[in-house]
Amino acid sequence: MGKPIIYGSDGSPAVRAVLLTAHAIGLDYEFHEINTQKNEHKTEEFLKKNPQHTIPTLEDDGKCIWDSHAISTYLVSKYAKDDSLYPKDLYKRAVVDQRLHFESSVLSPRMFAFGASRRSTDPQAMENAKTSILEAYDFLEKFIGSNQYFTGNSLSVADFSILATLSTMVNFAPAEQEKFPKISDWLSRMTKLPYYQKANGDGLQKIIEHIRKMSSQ
Ligand SMILES: N[C@@H](CCC(=O)N[C@@H](CS)C(=O)NCC(=O)O)C(=O)O
Repeated sequence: MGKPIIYGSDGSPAVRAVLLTAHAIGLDYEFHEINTQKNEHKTEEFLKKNPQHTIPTLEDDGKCIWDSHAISTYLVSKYAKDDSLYPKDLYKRAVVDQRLHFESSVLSPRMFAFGASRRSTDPQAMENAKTSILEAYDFLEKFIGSNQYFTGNSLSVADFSILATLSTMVNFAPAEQEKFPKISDWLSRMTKLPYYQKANGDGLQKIIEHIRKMSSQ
């Protein structure tokens, strides 16, 4: 059996979420670069793996899975030495799942809506998008509560999913320390993970530079 293959580009927050999981569990994987700017996700070969043409896509033992949340939970269930990142306990697992769905259905769409609002002709669009982002930050602040991480006092795949997106968003819609002390503190602790730079920091830097370049054109 060959190594699992992660298809993607590390500028993508969803790809970085999976890379964080892969590094956290010490997965021996291959990374195949898919450049969406060059439409490499729309080739016949890639569409056979993932007809939805999204990155990340995982190929493991000849089978493909996509969506970062599904990939991360699969990788932990199959390859991690224990279940701490995605607990088998049903209640704990449901909490992790809720945070993953929050990232997928609230946080990430609001980030993309903010990006779209920058190109809108409606003068209110950006303000509205910012307000909905601040509401999402407020939810996150409450999710952490008195814990260290988003699902309790140990890391889970939900932290990785939220980290990849939030570390991108705060560059354009800051989560000020005074208003959001818990997520600010969490973010700064997450950047100290030994695999942070390789799994999230490098790709994040690339995408920030790319977005800044595009918006100055
Ligand atoms: N919810 C999906 C989002 C994946 C996604 O939309 N990825 C973007 C890059 S950030 C993509 O593949 N865009 C190209 C396309 O949809 O054709 C996940 O978590 O994997």
